[in-house]
Amino acid sequence: MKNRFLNALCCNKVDRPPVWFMRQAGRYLSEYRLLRFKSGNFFELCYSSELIALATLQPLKRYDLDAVIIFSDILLLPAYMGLNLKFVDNFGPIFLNPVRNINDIKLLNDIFPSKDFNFLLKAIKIIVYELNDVIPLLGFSGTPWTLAVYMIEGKITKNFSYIKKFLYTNSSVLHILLKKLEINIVSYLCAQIDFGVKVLVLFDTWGGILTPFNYKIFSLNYVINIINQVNLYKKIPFIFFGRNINNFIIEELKSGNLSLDAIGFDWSLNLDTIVKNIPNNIVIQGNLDPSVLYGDHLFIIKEINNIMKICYNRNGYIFNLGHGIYPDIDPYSLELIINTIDRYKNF
Ligand code: 1CP
Repeated sequence: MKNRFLNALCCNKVDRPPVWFMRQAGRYLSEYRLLRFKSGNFFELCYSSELIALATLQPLKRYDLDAVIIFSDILLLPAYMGLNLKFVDNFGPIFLNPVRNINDIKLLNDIFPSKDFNFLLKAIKIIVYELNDVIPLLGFSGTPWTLAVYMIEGKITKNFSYIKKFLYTNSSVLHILLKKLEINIVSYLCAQIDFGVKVLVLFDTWGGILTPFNYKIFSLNYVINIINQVNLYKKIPFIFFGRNINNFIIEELKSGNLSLDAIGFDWSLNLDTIVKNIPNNIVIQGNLDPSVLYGDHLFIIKEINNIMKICYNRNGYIFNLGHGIYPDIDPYSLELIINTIDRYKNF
């Protein structure tokens, strides 16, 4: 169905919930592994418009998805602000010169998206042309907090000691970094809109390491600022995804302090609890535990039916996992999910 995704994002009635998957382009697909092998390094793949377009569209060739997300990474933005980004095989991304003091922050550049991200914007143009308005392309960024975690830690660590030290001993300097990130994220997202993305996703993967009190001050306030500024430029739906912050977001929504278009939930809350606590005009996305895809077919179908019983007729529901797809799942399980959801068409 054309516009199933955008209609669901407006809380309009749709024939069945739309489906997309976080990390739907990635290592679980053999065709992605081939592309990745040919380009040598993950970030080499991220810098080529043609390869970005290929990787973005790969999952669509296999599955009847309702949206695609641009193939990129949240860490490219800090890289263009001046951090030296490397991808280490079997480990992940690292910054060789992490931010550790005010001087490091002063050295960070502001990005010029049309120059610095020309390769990405060109890819967006190619993909939008290929999609021919049938399904929307999603753009994205990390939140200032989540980007700051990577920029200060350098790599993902156990206790997040560097950023926590910043937080508790030098919070005013941390705010300088977060504000700088906010400004750059706004221009990054507005450029993505200019080139044709229809929806924006904000990933706050490391929001859950903050206390609820600090979450509001060091993450959520910046998220709201970004959404407000981008919406002033052009009104476009945002999907906000945070990990381990579900309860806090629900409390904030209930207190009337927060308004969001669409929220992606991880699996730490039951979907019926989420539905009961979220106003009808806010879109819910989620929240199947990605590990369910390790189960056998009957088990996966049962889990999808459990979700559908709660949400198949909620205007404003988007199916997704509670976090990204793991690289070692059977790609067929995604087809199974989509087929199972498809049975709810006009149910
Ligand atoms: O080939 C490889 O081994 C690279 C694996 C990979 C991929 C496919 C990384 C490294 N990034 C990506 C692409 C990516 N990253 C996309 C587009 C693909 C899609 O979703 O279809 C997106 C939206 C992201 C966003 C991203 N990168 C986030 C936020 C969402 C989330 O998953 O929480 C985060 C935290 C990253 C950092 C990152 N990039 C890559 C890895 C392995 C990580 C996580 C490292 C860690 O902190 O543990």
